Amino acid sequence: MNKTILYYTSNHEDPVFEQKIIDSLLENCGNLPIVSVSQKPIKLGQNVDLTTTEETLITTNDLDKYDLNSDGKTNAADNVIILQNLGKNPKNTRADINEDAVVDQKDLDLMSQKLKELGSQ
Ligand SMILES: [Ca+2]
Ligand SMILES: [Ca+2]
Repeated sequence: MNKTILYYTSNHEDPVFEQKIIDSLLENCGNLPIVSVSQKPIKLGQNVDLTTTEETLITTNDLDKYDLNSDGKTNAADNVIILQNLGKNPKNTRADINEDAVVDQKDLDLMSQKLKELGSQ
């Protein structure tokens, strides 16, 4: 049976620490092929960099979730949609950001938090 070493790391650790692990892996791997999976490119065997796929996807989905009128921007206009849909059984179910079946202060808080993050407030 063929064996492969799979090294999974965020690669956001202290570079000295990461390098120590890499060095000791290389020292001990013999002739086994190494596949490294990381969230930042890493020079170790065959590297799979997750930043180009997963992280980007998550960010996009997260933004879409707050872009209630789907105009590609998350701003005060989306906050207004939450205000218009306050209460149970909202007309626009997307206004229920935390998906607890009611549009209330919690959703407004989440939105204002997001807007602050985006720097549009
Ligand atoms: Ca919008
Ligand atoms: Ca809610």
